[in-house]
This record gives sequence, C-alpha cells and structure tokens, in this order.
Amino acid sequence: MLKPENPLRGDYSRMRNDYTVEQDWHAYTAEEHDLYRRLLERQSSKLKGHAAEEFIENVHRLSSDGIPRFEEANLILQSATNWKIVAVPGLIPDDTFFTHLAHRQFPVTVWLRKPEEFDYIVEPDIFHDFFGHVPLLLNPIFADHLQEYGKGGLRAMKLNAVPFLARLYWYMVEFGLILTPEGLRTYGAGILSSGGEIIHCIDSPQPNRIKFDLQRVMQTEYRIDRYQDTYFVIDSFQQLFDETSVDFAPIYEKLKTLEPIDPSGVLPTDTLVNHPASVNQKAA
Ligand code: HBI
Ligand code: FE
Repeated sequence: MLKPENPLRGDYSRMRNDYTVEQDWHAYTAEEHDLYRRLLERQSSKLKGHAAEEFIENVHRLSSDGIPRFEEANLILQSATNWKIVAVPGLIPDDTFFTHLAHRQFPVTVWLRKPEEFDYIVEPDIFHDFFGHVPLLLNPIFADHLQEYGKGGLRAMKLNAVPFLARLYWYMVEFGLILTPEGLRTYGAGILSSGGEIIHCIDSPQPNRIKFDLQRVMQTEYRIDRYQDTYFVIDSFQQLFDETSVDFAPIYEKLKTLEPIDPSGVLPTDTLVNHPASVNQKAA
C-alpha cells in the first residue's frame, strides 16, 4: 500500500511467480523475536478504548510469543473464514496484490523492521502486516469486504481507476474509524500498528472525522508520511460492505471529471463526527 520512493527492501530473488516465498521462521534471530515481542506489548497496551472490539477479540486468537508462524495462523484463519496468509518479500505489484486478495490470500511481508524503526516505518513489515491486518481477516464481514476489494482492484486496473480504489483502501483498511455505542474506535491496520496514531486518531481534537461517503473517500488524496489530517468513520462493517457493493464504474467516470480533494479539506456536504472526547463522555 505504502509507496516508498527508495528501492524496495526485502529479498525478491527467491520468490515464485506470484511473489510468494517461504516464511523461513527458523531464520529469525533472537533479537528479532524480542523486538516483535516489544512491539506487540506496546501496541496491546493501547488497544483498550482505541481499537474496535472486533479487532481486540481476534488479535488474542492469533497471539504468539515473538514472531508468529504463518502456518499456525493459517489453521485458525482457514477454519474461521477460509482466508490464509502468504509470505511475500515486501511490497508487490498491484495486480499480484489484488489477485491474492481476490483468492482470499493476504500477503504478509516476512521481514521485521530494525530496532531504530520501533516508532515509525514507511514500508509495511511483518509487524504492520500481521498485527495490523490479520486479526480482522477472522471477522466474516470484513473478510468478505477485503476479497471484494481484490476483485474490484482487478476491475479498476482495466478501467484506469486504481488510484481511486487505492484511496478507499487507504482510508478504510489502513486508517478507518468506526463509531460504536462505547465511542469512536479504529479498525485500520496503519493506525493499529502505530504507537502514536492509535492514540492521536481517537483522542486528538486536531484531525477531521467525517462520516463515510464512498465517492467523497475516493476523491480525497492522502499523505503517507505523517498522521492523517482526515479520518472517515463507518457505523459498522456491514455498512462498509453494503455501500461498497455497488458498480464503481460510473463513480470512476464521474471522479475523472472532478478535482481531487485535499487531505485536510472539509466540505459543506460532509457530516462531521463529534470530537471523541464528547462522544466518549456521553457513553461513559
Ligand atoms: N503489496 N505487500 C503489499 N502490501 C500492500 O498493502 C500492497 C502491495 N502492493 C500494492 C498495494 N498494496 C496497493 O498499491 C494497492 O492497495 C492499491
Ligand atoms: Fe497495510
């Protein structure tokens, strides 16, 4: 998802045609297991009051001591939603990425960040991919949504519309918020794997929080190298699934005639969600 300017990290020399590799779990060092454990502890301590319940309940089902074994996770995934994860060297081309999702296979990067990248990394690593993305693959509705995104990606390629669909993925799968009876929560993998943004997206009065609107989201640019200026808020995964189960082709045609919206822009037609402090107080 993240598009680095620099050459890709990761070893692409031993991959198969579909960009998959062996995880080679035994090759991870004790230091890497320890770093993963510390990332896991840090993020786990921040979930309550910030992460969606659907994420929290499933993250526990995938718990590991150190770097997880994909084979073990796959036993759980396959019986829950018939998804599996496949090991990849890092970022892979759009068409390959979409094809995996369309087949209910989520590509997970095998390498782990360096200790000095504890707080911030641009490219997805195994912690972002596994901790951030895999738990919601155990949620049946979200799991179906992600498969539809893969199929939609392949269609978007033919319609020259991948950038529009990529915005949907960005604002929902990576940075989505959900309004629950207990208050605002996040289910986005980019946020859930970030030590800072998981707090910021819920507790800071700074960002805009705008009710989900499909065309609005696909019209909005994003920045990859800082906290988001704007988050879009769904009411439920069912809403996300239903409102994205439409033919995107006419929306793409319309979007091609419109100027993109700046990441920090707020329009008169937007429905803003109250600052979470007041939402959370009301629920408390
Ligand atoms: N590859 N490994 C990996 N992970 C991603 O999230 C990813 C990718 N390739 C392409 C991509 N994302 C995006 O460009 C699409 O979602 C549009
Ligand atoms: Fe991601």
